Amino acid sequence: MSRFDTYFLMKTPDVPEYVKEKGYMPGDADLSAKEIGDGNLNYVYRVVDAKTGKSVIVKQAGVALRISAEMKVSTDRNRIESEILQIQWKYAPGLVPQIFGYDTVMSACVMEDLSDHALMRYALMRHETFPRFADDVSTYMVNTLLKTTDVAMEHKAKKDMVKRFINPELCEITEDLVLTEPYNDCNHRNLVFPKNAEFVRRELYGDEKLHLEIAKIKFDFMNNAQALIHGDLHTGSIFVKQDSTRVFDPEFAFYGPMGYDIGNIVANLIFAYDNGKAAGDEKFCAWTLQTIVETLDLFREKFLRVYDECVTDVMARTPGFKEWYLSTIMTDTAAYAGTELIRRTVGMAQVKDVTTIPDEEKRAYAERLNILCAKDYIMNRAAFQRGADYVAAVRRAAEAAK
Ligand code: SR1
Ligand code: MG
Repeated sequence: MSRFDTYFLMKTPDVPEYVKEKGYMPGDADLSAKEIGDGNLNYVYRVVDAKTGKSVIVKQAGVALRISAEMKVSTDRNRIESEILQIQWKYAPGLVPQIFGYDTVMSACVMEDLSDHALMRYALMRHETFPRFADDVSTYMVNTLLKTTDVAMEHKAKKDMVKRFINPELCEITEDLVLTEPYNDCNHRNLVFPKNAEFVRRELYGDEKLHLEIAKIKFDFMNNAQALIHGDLHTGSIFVKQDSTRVFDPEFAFYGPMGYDIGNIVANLIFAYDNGKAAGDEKFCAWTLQTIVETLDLFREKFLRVYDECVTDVMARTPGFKEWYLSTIMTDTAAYAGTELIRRTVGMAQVKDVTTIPDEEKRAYAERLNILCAKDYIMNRAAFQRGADYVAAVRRAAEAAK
């Protein structure tokens, strides 16, 4: 019998014993653990052996979420995350962390320590730039997304994947926090910056044409089982260094629209732009916009090439289909870039890039920019096909938000 035979939420001192007992480190290792989690949901520990310098990460799911004790979500999310990272390692080797093992009893997984990387959100808040990012993230998205669709997979095998990765509780969080509450505050959990209260009432709560488009987008999110998406691809789910990019934390993954992942990248680069703008760092802002352009245009280019290499469905080979399919993905990308921009600006889960802008006027300006750019993306989504289209909307919003 072991005390790890029954689930309990570990505290830091439990973790070294857990790592030894499960055989990830030798019995004579001199281990110390530190909680390093920064997300809204889970507990993450770094465990280091002082004798050898070897280290691993242990991630455990709690029954209640860190962001709110009232929100309870199945600890099965940790299983989903571990299995998906193993699938993604196959499709995008070197672009996700390596998983060493997963424990269904403790809802904990043990993975590669990437402490030599920085969490991308914090690095961007320091206005650091990453020359490999656009190339790496576009490769990650093309390979993990396109290769899990009906275009590439045998259709019964794909349907098995849809079943295996059904993720109703985490999807419900997105359906509520991203695709409902920002437009009506129906659960009274929105966090509206007081200086923009009237602006939010008019532009979000009072805009019925916008509500109709959001309703369409929400039902697309719930019903378009297109690809195995990450489901929460923001810059807090990415580790970076100058020569490496690793995407982690896919616990919101399920079969959904590819544009959700791509749109999240666009929106989170705009949050970095907001932060740079407030600090007057024009060089950094130019990098964020150029990175949006490169990420989207490289995604397009690689998508069209990889499509030909991996297409198996006979009808999907019909001339003109892949270009049409890509155009629907870019349209969805604009829609979900818009919903991410809005929900992180007025919803319950916000981003530090914007909330830490010290000057209240500058923060209010950034938030208006996000909302105006988002509405452009959502209301005119079919017009956003190339990187330059997306950046032109940021520039328009930057003028209109003044
Ligand atoms: C209740 S969880 C809040 C947010 O944190 C996660 O990272 C997701 O983005 C979710 O919407
Ligand atoms: Mg997360």
